Amino acid sequence: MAAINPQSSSSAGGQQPQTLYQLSKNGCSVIPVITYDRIRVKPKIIYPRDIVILHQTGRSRFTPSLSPFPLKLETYLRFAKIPYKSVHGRQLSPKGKTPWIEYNGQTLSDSGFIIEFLNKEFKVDLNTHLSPSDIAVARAFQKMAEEHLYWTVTYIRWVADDQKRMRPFIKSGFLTSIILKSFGKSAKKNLYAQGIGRHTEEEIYSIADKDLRALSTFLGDKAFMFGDEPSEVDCAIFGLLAQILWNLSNALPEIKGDCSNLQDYCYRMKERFWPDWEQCIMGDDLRPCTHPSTDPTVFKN
Ligand SMILES: N[C@@H](CCC(=O)N[C@@H](CS)C(=O)NCC(=O)O)C(=O)O
Repeated sequence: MAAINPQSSSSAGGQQPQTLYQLSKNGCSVIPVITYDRIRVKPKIIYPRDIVILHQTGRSRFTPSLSPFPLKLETYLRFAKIPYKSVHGRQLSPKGKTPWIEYNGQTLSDSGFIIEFLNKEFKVDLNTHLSPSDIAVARAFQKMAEEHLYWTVTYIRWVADDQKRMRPFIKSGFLTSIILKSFGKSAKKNLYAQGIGRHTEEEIYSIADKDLRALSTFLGDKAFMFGDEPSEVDCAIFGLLAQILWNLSNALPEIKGDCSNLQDYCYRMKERFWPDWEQCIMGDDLRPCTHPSTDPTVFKN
């Protein structure tokens, strides 16, 4: 996207980012490749100034990210036309989540706080066509998606059906089942703590169905959540719906059936903000991506 100015700057200060080891620490024991990652001496990476360094996990088979939040944030960066560079890796934010950013020496975590920060820093307002009441409704829908529907997706992905819905998205290999088991164990624990994990499978699917129907009803025949033009909330809604449409092995078929306006919406968002989508996904044979934003060597000294 944006031109890269290879001037030097410091990398992040403050709290230390975590590795994916932390992500699975509540699951089974340490995975060797990740242990190696923790002890190896990494070359210092010099990031250019005035460009957002978007840290996220790797690209995925059918979407640029297998996680809703990095997809939300990257869609926002494109929408807001903020210069950024994606760095794909196992490092998590100091809060132990993906995505996170570095910007002119500052480290920021959480897609919501990051967007607030960038709106101020770059004087961006993607909601100029929304009334205060629209903004309140947008927040309610966003939180329903991110704090409620999201957890049903987490359940379907990592816990239900012995994770069979995840298998097509992960290269099978020596460590695959260990990693899946570990993620499953940690997801179960989080789902129980959040509350959704205490429901039966049938109840969890019915929650997902009701949330999808609410989104579908509100969207109606509008192009975007609040009319003919997209607004900030569309980044978050798209980030999650894209997972349901492309990365859930048809577990919630209503997105293509009764709620097919949500499917059309995903294609519309993809067309609008991801003209290079095909180069940002791995494709059927899980080949490496061809997009320059996936080149990890760009900033190495
Ligand atoms: N509120 C955070 C949520 C981020 C989030 O939950 N990311 C998930 C991936 S979808 C994650 O990193 N999970 C790791 C974990 O919970 O240990 C945001 O908006 O960035």
